[in-house]
Amino acid sequence: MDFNKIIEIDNSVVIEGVKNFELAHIFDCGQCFRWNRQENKNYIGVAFGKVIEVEKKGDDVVIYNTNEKEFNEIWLDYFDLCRDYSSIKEVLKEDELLRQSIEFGHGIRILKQEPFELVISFIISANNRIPMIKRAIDNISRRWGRELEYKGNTYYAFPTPEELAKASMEEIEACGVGFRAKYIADTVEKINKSRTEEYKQEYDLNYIKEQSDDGCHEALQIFNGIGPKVADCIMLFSMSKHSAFPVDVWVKRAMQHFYLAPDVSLKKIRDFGRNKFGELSGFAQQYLFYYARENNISVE
Ligand code: 8HG
Repeated sequence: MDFNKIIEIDNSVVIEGVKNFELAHIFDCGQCFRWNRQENKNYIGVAFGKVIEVEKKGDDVVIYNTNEKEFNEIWLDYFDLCRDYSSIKEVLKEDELLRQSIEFGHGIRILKQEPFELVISFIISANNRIPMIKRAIDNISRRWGRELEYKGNTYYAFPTPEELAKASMEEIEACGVGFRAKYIADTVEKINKSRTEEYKQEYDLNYIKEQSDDGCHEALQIFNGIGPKVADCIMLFSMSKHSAFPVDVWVKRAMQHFYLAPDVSLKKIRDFGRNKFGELSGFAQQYLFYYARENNISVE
């Protein structure tokens, strides 16, 4: 467990004695798209239909606009606070080559986000850049998500499958998702069908989440727009499948930089990473992604 105790004060929760928790590392390491840094360095974000603000104060973390009950039901899990990241880092640091990336992103935690939101978000992420992905997700939430108020500003929850079913493909495209609109429309339709007897298992994200890591990786690829990389991101960031090893251009460069010959396939890099890091592959991947992207590493 990576904290000592929590105290509820005036619509906020103070988490005392927090370890392995840096706001920038968590929110800017590529795993989430709905968090924004404020001028005072706090982050405001929307998750699970709520808007919260997070502040780091020495060894404490304060979550504003919440209470103890909500913390126990949502945020404890969302921030993965019951996991001991020191022991994960200790094991991974036995690999000298990974040490530098871990030291750089020492406060990363893998968030447990909502599967439906992540399915749509990572379909949008394919061949896309993070600022564009964020903008498209924000447009979709503004258009079909529920309104939330915080400190006089309006925020928007990510729409539910039912809410998003009201959107036509053209309307989704107008949110800035490009050619991925048809994949999103098709995936929303399939996920809504998972409530029928016929498609109960095939398209049900909760069912898919219950499968083994490899089963889950395979099952997610039934949806159009989800290939191996996107499936790895969804299962790692919303289904607690930590043997996932998403290989995008940054992880590819990092793996080439630290470990491999330059001309290997994405599949080979994935297999190599998973063999090397096993059950901790997803964590290793996140330190590498953050290090490579923030330092703009390139491979000759
Ligand atoms: O956290 C991420 N890990 C990996 N491996 N890839 C990611 C993450 N986040 C993210 O957006 N991507 C992908 O990288 C999606 C997109 O192809 C590209 C954006 O830089």
